[in-house]
Formats: sequence, C-alpha cells, structure tokens
Amino acid sequence: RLLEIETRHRLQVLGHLLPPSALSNTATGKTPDALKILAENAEYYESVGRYLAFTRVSSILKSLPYAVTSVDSLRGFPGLGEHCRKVIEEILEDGVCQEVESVTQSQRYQTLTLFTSIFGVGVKTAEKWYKEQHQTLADLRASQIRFTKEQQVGLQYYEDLTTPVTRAEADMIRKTVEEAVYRYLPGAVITLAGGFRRGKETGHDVDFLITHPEEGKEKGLVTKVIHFTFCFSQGLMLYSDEIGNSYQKCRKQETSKFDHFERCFTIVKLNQELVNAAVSGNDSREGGQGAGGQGAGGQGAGHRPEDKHWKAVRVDLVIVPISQFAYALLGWTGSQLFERELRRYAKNCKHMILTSHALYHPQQNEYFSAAAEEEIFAHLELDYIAPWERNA
Ligand code: DGT
Ligand code: MG
Repeated sequence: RLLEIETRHRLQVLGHLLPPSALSNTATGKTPDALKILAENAEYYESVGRYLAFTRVSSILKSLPYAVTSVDSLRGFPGLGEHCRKVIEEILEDGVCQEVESVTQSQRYQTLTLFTSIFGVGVKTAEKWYKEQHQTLADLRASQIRFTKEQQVGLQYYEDLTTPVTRAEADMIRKTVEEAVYRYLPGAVITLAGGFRRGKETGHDVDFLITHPEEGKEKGLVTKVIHFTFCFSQGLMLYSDEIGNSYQKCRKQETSKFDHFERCFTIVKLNQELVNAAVSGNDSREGGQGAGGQGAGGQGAGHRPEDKHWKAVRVDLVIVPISQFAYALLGWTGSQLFERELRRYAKNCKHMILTSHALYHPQQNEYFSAAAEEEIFAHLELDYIAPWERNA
C-alpha cells in the first residue's frame, strides 16, 4: 500500500535523507538516489532479486510524506532488508554510503549506465561492449561493431533521445497522430498513456493507445495508415518497428511476459518551432504538420545544431481492440514498478493473472471483462488508484 502513496513528497524526503553527492550525481544526466544506484548496479549484474529489493525500498522511501531521520522509524517497512537498512543508516550517520560511492566511481557502472541509455541497448549488449574495452560513445562510433538498426538510430540521435520530452511536445505529437488516424479511421479514440497520464511533466517517450468503439475497425491501423501518412509520406519518420497483433485468449499467452497488440515503436521528427509557437500561444501551423515539417531525410542529431529546428522523439503507438482497452490502459499507464507490484498482488493474493490484455483466473479458467480501469481494481478487490497515484 505504501507504494501507492502520492509521490509529490519525494524530493522533499530525498533532500532530507540523501547526501548531496547522491543527489547531484550527474554522471549520466540523472540524479538517481543511493538505493536506485544500487538497484541499477544489481541490474547490471542481472540480479533481478536484488534489483527489485532496492527498487521497492527506494520507491517507498520516496513516497513517504515525512523525512526519515532514523532507521528505527522504518521498522516494519515492507521489504526493508538488512542491506538497505545498512545503506540508509550509513547515509544518516555519515552523510554518505561508501558502497554507493564506490559503485558510482566504478568504470563498469559508469560505462553500463551510459551504454544502456542508448536506444536499443540492453544490459547484455552493454556488458559485452564494456568487456571489449569500449567506454564512451566515441569509442562505439569508432568501433567495428555491427549495430542493429535500433542501435544505429540510438547513437545517431543520442542527444535528442536522452533529452526529456516535455508535455508541450507530447501535445504537439498527439495532434499529428490524431490527424493521421482520423483521416483513415474517424471515430477512433486516441489516449496518451505512460508517464504523462500519471501527471509527469516530462518523459523519455510518448505512449499512445488507439482504439475504436467498434471492435475490429482498429485492425491494421499501424501498417495501413500510420506507416504511409504520419510517417514516410511527410518525411516525419526516422525509425519504425511495426509488430502485428498476435493475441489469442489462451492460458499460454496469459503467462507470457510480453503483450501482443499491434503496435509501432517509432522515432519521429518533432518540429520544435511549432512547439515553441504553441507554447507561446502563437500556433501558426498550416496544414497541421505537428511533428517534423522539415522534409524527409534527417541528418542526425548534432549535425548542424544551429540549423536544426527539430528533435528526434520516441513515440509508441499501440492499437487496442476496445474489449481489451481498460487492461491496455492500465498496463501502459505504468509506472513499471506499479505494474509489477499490481501483477504480483494479483498472482500471489488473488491467484489471478493480470496482463495488458486481460485478467484471468487459471484455476477457474475464467476471464473478467472490464470496460474501465475501475472495474479491474474492483475485480482485484482493491480501491481504485488514480493514474497520478501510480508513480511508484
Ligand atoms: P517515461 O516514458 O520515462 O515517462 O516513463 P513511462 O512510465 O511512460 O515508461 P514507458 O514509456 O517505458 O512505459 C509506460 C508503461 O507501459 C510502463 O508501465 C510499462 C508499459 N510498457 C512499456 N513497454 C511495454 C511493452 O513492450 N509491453 C508492455 N506490456 N508494457 C509496456
Ligand atoms: Mg513513456
């Protein structure tokens, strides 16, 4: 339940709890707190258990509406193991935790943090490159590595893709998506999900769910519509990876980690002049080209920065049949930790499997339909938790 507490108090709590060194760790442009650093480091050693243990405690601490001044006040906290206690105690006493300091100073941590921040690079690949003695983006660019298509664009637009996307930018992209979708599928419903739906002002990407009140009408939207209009015909698309719907109601799919919606992971050109104009209340758009508008053929971030009026932005488009929409909305609103905890609760406490498609009771072989998120919480016998309370 603590994970569900409103998180607007996070910074206040962190300011009390953590040393300036942890707060101002800008090695990778982030300011992760001490336990988050240990969580990341555990992830880099593929230790899922330790990653989750640190992440959960970190999230709980961030959500507390008061400052932590002694470890004793944390007695009885869910998931607070000996290791976390020691870290918190050391920080409270000395203002710094030696373990965290040595992790942040280690070359391995710094390199893996940098490499995993590249679009298309996971821990395994980052580790492999690190073992091959690469340490910087320049090393990678100068290497003989055969990059995947994702990694190529990840490196090409690295600066843009690691610059947070603002709400104004997300709104502008939404207009472009709407124009493309309504042209082919009037009556479609487009919903901004992910962190923006949780009230965050910035995100690393923009997530949209697209559905239609008449089930089946949404089929093929990605390939037939978005691909040819929103993307290539206007030269707005820098990268796209399309996947067809592969969902079938069956036990095997309900236990799969991934979802099976038709979707398109893209990187688009966002015209920043139009965003600036919209922000200053002077939206002079003509013809409605929200994203891009600079014509085809991106030169890559940083090519001629003074002439570059666009920004590469990651946009995920997920096409959802209306009967699964409530589940998709819940699954794609996040946060990732919130989703993980909710699914864990469903499994351990209710013996049900919750996915972005359905809620399923394997023993009773029963599916629970839901027309809105509220109904899913009711099926799980939980009070409704609003999106802005899901920032675990
Ligand atoms: P952000 O973009 O930095 O503001 O953070 P979020 O919370 O928007 O995170 P994001 O965009 O990675 O994902 C949004 C939610 O959607 C998150 O809870 C996890 C979920 N999600 C993302 N990718 C997938 C996927 O491939 N399959 C499923 N089932 N869920 C996903
Ligand atoms: Mg997102």
